[in-house]
Amino acid sequence: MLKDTSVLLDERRIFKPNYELVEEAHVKNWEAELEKGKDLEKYWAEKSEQFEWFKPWDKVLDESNKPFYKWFVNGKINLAYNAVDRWISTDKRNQVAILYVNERGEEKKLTYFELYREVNKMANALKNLGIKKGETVSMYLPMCPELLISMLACNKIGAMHSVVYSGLSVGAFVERMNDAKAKVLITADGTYRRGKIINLKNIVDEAVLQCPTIETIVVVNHTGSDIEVSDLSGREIFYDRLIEGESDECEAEEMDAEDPLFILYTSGSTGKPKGVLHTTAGYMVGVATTLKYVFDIHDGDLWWCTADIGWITGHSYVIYAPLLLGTTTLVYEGAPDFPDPGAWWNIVEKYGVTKFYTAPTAIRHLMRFGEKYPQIYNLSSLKVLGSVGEPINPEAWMWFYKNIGKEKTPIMDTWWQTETGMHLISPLPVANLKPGSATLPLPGIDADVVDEKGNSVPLGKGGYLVIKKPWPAMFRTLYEDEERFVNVYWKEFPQGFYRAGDMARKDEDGYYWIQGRSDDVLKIAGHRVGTSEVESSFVSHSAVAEAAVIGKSDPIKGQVIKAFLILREGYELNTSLIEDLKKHVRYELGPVAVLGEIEQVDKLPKTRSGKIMRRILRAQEEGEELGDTSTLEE
Ligand code: 6R9
Repeated sequence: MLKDTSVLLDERRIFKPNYELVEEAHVKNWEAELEKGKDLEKYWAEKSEQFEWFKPWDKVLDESNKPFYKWFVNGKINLAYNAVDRWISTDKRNQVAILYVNERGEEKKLTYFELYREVNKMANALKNLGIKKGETVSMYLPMCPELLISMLACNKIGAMHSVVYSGLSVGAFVERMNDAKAKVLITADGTYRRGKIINLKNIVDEAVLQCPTIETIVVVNHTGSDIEVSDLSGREIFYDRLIEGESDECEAEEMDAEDPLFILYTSGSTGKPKGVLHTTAGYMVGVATTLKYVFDIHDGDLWWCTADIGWITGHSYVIYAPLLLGTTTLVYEGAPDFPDPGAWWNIVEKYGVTKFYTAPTAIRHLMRFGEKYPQIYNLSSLKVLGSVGEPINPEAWMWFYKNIGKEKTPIMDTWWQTETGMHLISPLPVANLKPGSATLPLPGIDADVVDEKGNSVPLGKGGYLVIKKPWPAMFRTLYEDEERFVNVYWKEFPQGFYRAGDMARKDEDGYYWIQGRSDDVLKIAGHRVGTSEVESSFVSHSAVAEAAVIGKSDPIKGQVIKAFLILREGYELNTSLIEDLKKHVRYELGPVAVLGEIEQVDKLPKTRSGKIMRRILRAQEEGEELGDTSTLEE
């Protein structure tokens, strides 16, 4: 990761805004907007006015019990009401809300009115299954309309959802499911990927044997595979059957601004996955405002964020922000390069996508196939591009800018996290851009780069990225683990700053250059993967006594896994064991855990208290200085 940094620091190119865009932009003067954002409470109070509240809030921000901040105190609101119902009485009623497209070229359109009815039917069905306000519904679904409908149905009745990415497999699924303790699971028969149908139901069948809380499993017959009603067990029901006959009217539950909205699991460097908990009103204000300003959303836009809904980018920017703004969101199911590497550009041309948001790993992957594919298509509908998930290297930035944006569409490099809920560091379309820099904290956000003590470091010097003041879409806790919430994020700096877990540097203009994680979290193809989860999946294999994994730089995926294993007596690391280990980890965690190399070792570097020092392994691997080894066992 750090190797990239030297390249970044030499990056001096500046790209001026496209003046045609600036003329119509919501924000025409970046500096003035940043200045306005300094009065944080006033700024966010103003942004809350875009919604219909059942009851207005009394106070913007309550800081009396840090770090348990509260936003829009005593306000009453409902997300689904604002994302869907609100538009039914406007001229958006018959506008497409969700444009579903898959790699087979099939499409399905749901207008706001159709979405309204579908959400209501599902909301009523969930109530009939006994789901009450405050309870959790789990979902393990591909990118299909039923996923968006089910999430909105939960919001409508005040239930939380916990979506598990459908690229995670049995082990990861079981852990997340049992932590959230849901009674209802919504899943599907399968998903389309690179010309094949991946069977999801098999994974679920196996996993739920270990999930005692699940009483009902709702199955979306998505790929039309041949499961019959008679194949379902007593606790399973088809989605279509479930909503059959349900009323398409359902009153929106009046939610307190701080009522829980959803849990989304993300990986840390130690222990089990963290159930990041977001609440209602602040999240709504944060995601809608950032999408509106960062991508300059107007009526008539066609928005496409390529992230899977199973990750925070999908939650915030495939479903919630675009619908809260009343825009059309394109939901794509499939691979970026199927049936050929022009697949995405074909969709941009066919539907006239205006704003396009993706990840550096996808750009690097598509770059490999050259300029030929983007040249086949007319991409002139595009106005703003975006990047998220990991630092974008200047080469990928330039390729994206030249070949997709045709040197007229700015690239919004947005830095944020599952925990932050919304973009925090990002340019606006009026900004001067530098390839590889996320530029400045957004208006209303107070960030900094500091040393161990929390003091600002001089420009040009690296340090820890912190957020100094609360922001509306911040997570409120880790599900049923307040202690971990406080310890992991808020303890490190005595000033009470939020510790992001990233290293960063500000250049002479104050622009931020994010340098990657300061902890042992991996970013594989933009997906967050915890070292400890990978290690425990290795150790659950009968051949492995101990395991340590690190991220190894990879030109396409950013990072892949390099594993160091101590094998049990009688085992030897031969090709068949390597294959078996790969299969095992894939079974436990899913395709997100991309294994680069496996190396057999006799010993692992540990501290005297027995903690694996992955830093040492990393330094050895990259041929760097070992650094401080005073805590090393021997
Ligand atoms: C949204 C998302 C968060 C981590 C974060 C950082 C990395 C995300 C980035 C970026 C550099 C960007 N990250 N966006 N690094 N530039 N524009 O990815 O959330 O999965 O929780 O990961 O991703 O390391 O700490 P999440």
